Amino acid sequence: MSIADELRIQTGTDRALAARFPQGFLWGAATASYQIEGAVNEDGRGVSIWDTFAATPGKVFQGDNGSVAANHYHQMAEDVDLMAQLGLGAYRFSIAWPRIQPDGRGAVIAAGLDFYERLVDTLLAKGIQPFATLYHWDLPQQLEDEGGWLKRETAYAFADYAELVAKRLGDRVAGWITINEPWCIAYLGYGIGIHAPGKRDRQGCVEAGHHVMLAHGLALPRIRAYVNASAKVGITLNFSPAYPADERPETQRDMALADDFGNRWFTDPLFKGHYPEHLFEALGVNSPTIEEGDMALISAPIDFLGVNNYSRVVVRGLEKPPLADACHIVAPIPGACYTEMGWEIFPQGLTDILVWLHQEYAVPALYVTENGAAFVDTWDGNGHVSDPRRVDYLRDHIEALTKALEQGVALEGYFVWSLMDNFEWAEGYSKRFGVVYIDYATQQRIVKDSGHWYADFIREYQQTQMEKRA
Ligand code: IFM
Repeated sequence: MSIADELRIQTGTDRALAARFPQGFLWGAATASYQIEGAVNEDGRGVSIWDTFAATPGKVFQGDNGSVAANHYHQMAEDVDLMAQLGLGAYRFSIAWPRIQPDGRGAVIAAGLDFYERLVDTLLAKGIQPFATLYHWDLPQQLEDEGGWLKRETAYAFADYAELVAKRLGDRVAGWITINEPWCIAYLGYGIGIHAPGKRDRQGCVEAGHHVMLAHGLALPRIRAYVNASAKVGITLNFSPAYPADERPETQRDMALADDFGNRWFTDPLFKGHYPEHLFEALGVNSPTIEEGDMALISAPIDFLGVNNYSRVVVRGLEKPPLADACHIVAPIPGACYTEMGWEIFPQGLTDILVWLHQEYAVPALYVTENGAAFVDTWDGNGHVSDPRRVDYLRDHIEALTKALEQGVALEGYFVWSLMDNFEWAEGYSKRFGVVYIDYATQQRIVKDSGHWYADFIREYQQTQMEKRA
């Protein structure tokens, strides 16, 4: 049976749900360079902090690393074919800075830019809109050796890099995302050290967070100078909406901390031009060093905000005020269901975070740039991967989007995380998020039932749109 025939298999589409989305809504899938590309030593690519971190014993599950990953660097054309067969309208990928500038500044590797140009052109030839993320965590190691995100200089180097990519691809890329998830970069990478570069420094964490935001602000005008008029430029943040476990005043107090830390840390500077008033005190640190003009750069208008959401937090107040990142998070929650990451499945959280962003900041346009789930998936060796829990997860979260749309949220698209199974950072290959299964031994791609479901859903959406127009 051909893949096209396979994709026609009905796995439970929901036409009525599809019909609730407006015209022009983008249905996509997302990945990131280090998680899928492999080929880390090819065509002049420099070393990234994730190569180094993964090579450090004990940092990544079973010593896994991204050196081969899903071999996308070599199977790109096949992967774009697969996207076209799924009917994707957009594909969000990231550009590996060390493939473009091995040392993070200076010399540019032509083969690196050529690879992403080929990817963009292959996508466009299939009618798929490219959404490029400029930084999804693979910092050139050389820059880290000079202090990484702890240093302002890294922000300036990023802006130079962003400009040279925009110069080359600005006439073709539909959506530009400067940075993916500053919270993870700052807190997981420099605060608690469970991600590269593995630093544990509370003050460094907020300095890194500020420099990442500065990098975004410095890059914005440099990108805009080269992109075509219809291109959109934004940033992607991760969100964990906070809910109270009870009504005690301590819980209300700790809820505010959890919200400042988990959500407002980067939205307030972006949209209000300042960090949350009590955040740094609540983290037990000083404010990061902010130079004159920084906040104006950071809060310059963006065309859209990318929202990554997987779950929520439920907070139970402590007797004494905790540090913001040590709020008492309730888990397990009685009756709740969890993914393999241990994240609670809570679709309402996605509605709530979108509505909150709309009401609190009047964000001009929103895309869900990541949403999805890791489950244990097994390939039957014969073309079939049954993942009914992921189908349910996707359907329920897509339904959650309609509730946000009904409340006036300017939501323009949804990208499932992830197109394919990949290197899940410190969890290595132990967690599978894809709607396409990767058999790592053979690098065979097998569309999971969730991929078939998503393809059917997109087709239903297109048909309902045609009917509305007729
Ligand atoms: O795999 C990651 C991705 O790189 C960033 N957002 C969360 C995903 C799942 O953990």
